[in-house]
Amino acid sequence: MSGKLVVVSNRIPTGAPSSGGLVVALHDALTRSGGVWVGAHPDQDAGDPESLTEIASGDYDRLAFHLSEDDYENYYLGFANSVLWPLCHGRVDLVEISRAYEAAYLGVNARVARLLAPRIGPDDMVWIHDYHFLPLAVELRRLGVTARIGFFLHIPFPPLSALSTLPTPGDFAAWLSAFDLVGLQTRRDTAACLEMFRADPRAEFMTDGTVKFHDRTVSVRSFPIGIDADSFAEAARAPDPEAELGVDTGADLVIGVDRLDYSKGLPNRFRAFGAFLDGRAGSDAPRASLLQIAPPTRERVAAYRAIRTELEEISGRLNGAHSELDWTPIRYIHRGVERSTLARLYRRARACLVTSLADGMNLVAKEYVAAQDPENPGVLILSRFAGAAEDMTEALLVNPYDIDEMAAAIETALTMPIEERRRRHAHSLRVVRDTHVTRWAQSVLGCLATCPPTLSLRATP
Ligand code: GDG
Repeated sequence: MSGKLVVVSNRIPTGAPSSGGLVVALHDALTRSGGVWVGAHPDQDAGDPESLTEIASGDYDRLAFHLSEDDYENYYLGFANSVLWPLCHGRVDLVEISRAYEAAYLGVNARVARLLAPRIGPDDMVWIHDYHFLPLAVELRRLGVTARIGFFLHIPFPPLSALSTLPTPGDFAAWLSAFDLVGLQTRRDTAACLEMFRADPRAEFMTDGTVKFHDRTVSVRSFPIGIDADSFAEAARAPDPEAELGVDTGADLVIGVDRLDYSKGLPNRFRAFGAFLDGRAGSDAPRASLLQIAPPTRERVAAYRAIRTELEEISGRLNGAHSELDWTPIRYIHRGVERSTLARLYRRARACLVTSLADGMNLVAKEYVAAQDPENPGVLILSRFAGAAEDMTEALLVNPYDIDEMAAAIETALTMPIEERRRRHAHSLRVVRDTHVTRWAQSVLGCLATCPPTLSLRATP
């Protein structure tokens, strides 16, 4: 690559990235090529919205744009997280259509483009992350940016029918057509994106598989994201956390780790654990405990407050019904824990529950597999609606709407013979190794560097 790399993402790391993951992969890519990482300033109303603030510099610069309280409300909590997030996660019922949200979303993207455009040279590569910035390439092209621009959507691509809930349903296709490359998590997402273009009379399919839209061409491909399995395994092998965490050593540990988000299927997971406990009542099977770590997120959005209340009610009811003096079956921790603690807890757990109703990939599934002892591994119970299920076909795949099936899967996991556990784990571990996050970043950037050039440099209407 002759120019520099420009990365845009909602969050921008303020300190040195300390653990393997997306942040480290992007940090490494930027360190190799030099460049700039642009994201929202962590403090709202902290500076001039018409300029970028340098957060840190070293091998590359980190620059932050500023969001006013109004931007945060209408762009971030509003259009991004009360329109696009539910839309992409199959919760059209939660979509809040609002002209103020839409105006703020378009306004923030236009402003970020104005701040960014003068810093982008024709030989640079721009990599934009996620649903906060769908219209950013349109805005950059309008300002004359001719550099290659790639996009990666971390969350599911919405079905065509859901797109009709947007104020202007055709926007999605027009926004995406201004990128040279649209990267998605799964083959299913790629199919959904191509279906959208197929249904749009402005789009034409080329023989090389690219989509021509007005005077531009865009490539659409899947790049399943992953983790740094070795770094996770190393953290997991550190001394056992039982003592410091007080994990009940007398019970089989089942773990769940999710931001407290309605897309993660937590109420049904708790209900399934309750049904599993009901199924074991009166038997002399060993006790099992569910440890659910669920750090809060987006609490100013009503749907997130509602899910919190619902979970507290379900876990309270189940614990009331099943607890003994020396055993609490569901431990629900509504805060984050250290990554090193998390890794060791994964290794200690006999099973992990990932029961998303919709999920771009789900990295917890991959972290759990990486953290296991290959000689005595635990069992991953995985929703077939998580992107991870497309390749991790030897996990115990479940329908997160079917409580009885999930309850049976917990029983199967905790009683699975060791040979079967090893066989399933070995397959899942191969998938995790094949999708290493550094290689993922390299393959997106490699593809962006070589994908067919745009047909014309005229702005997209
Ligand atoms: C989006 C997409 C896609 C969670 N609690 C704690 C903690 N975590 C870490 C996990 C994992 C990460 O957060 C969550 O990643 P997921 O992939 O599971 O889910 P989202 O946050 O929704 O991520 C998703 C992802 O983007 C990447 O493209 O896979 O589909 O929705 O790494 O470990 N980490 C620590 N303490 C916690 O309490 N340290």
